[in-house]
Amino acid sequence: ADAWAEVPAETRNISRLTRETLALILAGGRGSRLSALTDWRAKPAVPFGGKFRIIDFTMSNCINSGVRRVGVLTQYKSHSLIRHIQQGWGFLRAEFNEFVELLPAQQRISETAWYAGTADAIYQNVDIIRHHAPKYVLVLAGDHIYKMDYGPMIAAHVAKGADVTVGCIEVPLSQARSFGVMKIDEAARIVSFLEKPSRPEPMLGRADVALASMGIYVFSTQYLMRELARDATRSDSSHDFGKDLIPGAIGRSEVFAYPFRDVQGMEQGYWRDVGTVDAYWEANMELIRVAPPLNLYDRDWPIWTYQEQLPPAKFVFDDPDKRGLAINSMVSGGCIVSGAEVRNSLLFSNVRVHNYARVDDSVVLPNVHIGQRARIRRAVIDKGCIIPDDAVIGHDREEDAKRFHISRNGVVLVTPDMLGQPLHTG
Ligand code: ADQ
Ligand code: ADP
Repeated sequence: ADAWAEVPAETRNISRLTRETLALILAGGRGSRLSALTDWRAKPAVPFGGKFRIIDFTMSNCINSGVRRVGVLTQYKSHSLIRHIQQGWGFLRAEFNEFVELLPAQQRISETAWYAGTADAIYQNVDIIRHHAPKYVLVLAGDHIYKMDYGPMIAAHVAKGADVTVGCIEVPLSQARSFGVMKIDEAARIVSFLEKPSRPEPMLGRADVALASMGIYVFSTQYLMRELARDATRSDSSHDFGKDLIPGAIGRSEVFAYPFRDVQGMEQGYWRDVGTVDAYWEANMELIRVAPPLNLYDRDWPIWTYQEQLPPAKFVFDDPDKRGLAINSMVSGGCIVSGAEVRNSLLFSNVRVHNYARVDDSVVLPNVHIGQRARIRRAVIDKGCIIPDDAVIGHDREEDAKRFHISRNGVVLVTPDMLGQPLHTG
């Protein structure tokens, strides 16, 4: 028996615990700080990293963790999100009790209200939880980029005898205002929780760091059902986990924190909320680095997605005074860089860059055409944009400001709407 002494007892049955868990991914938020990128799609459906959409990271975490019963709660502008899940995530096998279910807001309980807050979104689906009868419910956000094994978090929840366990991460105190901020005791029990406090408190002995909620929770199912029913009757509640249920549970229930570790077991590993145009541009540009903080080439933790079959990327020129190249860049399938030059940029699928055009430091979403001699710098070009010949973007702030959205750090966001090109297909 001593031979096994080093294996913590609570990790020996993780695969049973993950099988007994139902994941519910909140994918309904507006993501309004992403500006026009979320005018027509929910934030979890925003393309990311050349081939993926933001929700693929959370979905892949579930599948790779062995949590293979997954519900996706949709609401706001959900068309492309629903299409993506249907096209890309149908490979789970019902025979093995694996599934991905789309749960659109559909007034299951009240005839009038759509999802009010995150807790209400789950409450509207209590009959579905009851139907699947999981022991644990893992509530996740569909709009964060990270790689995490949820198994140890569920195991810690069980080992502690918790009612609810909140995933947490250290953030700089200066950013803590946009998170739920908690204090914990030596046993990791949460002793206080304030949602988006105007004056967040630092961690004990760490003046410039606060302990923030990742907005992910493991609940024991019975407890969750009871708390949701209780919250639903309260007229003074906004029916939100961060604002109401979690703060209201402290001192009354067994509420514990679980510190985020990435799949390499690193504390303070890669975790991003790409909530603004600047954060979105930066997180995409980071991937181009020689040693990016997020490894997309990791065979042990694959990120699944829906991917159209496409021919290889192609780089050509037919005249010695032209170029047909991309340097320090990532270029996806179906792209053609023809007589043009691309530097420090990320091209998503099916991007065409035509003669003498020049693209620098930019994130170019799928199906974009960049016309001849166009010059683009420090930009995010939304899906399907047709950039006219000779266009200049990111070189003249005043000109850009007339037509496009300019972020705080000066990244230019261009969408089909801004170019007067309304609806696009694909
Ligand atoms: P926020 O991210 O501000 O804070 P919220 O806007 O409610 O919380 O979004 C949480 C998730 O739920 C997002 O994925 C969003 O898309 C989705 N969502 C929001 N409303 C929804 C609805 N009605 N139906 C379906 N999905 C919905 C939360 C916590 C903080 C924590 C941060 C971490 O409240 O405590 O620090 O996440 O990012
Ligand atoms: P994604 O890039 O997320 O795959 P699409 O480009 O297909 O999504 O567009 C998202 C949704 O928004 C689709 O339902 C599309 O028809 C719709 N849409 C896009 N642009 C407009 C627009 N200008 N007016 C109305 N609907 C639009």
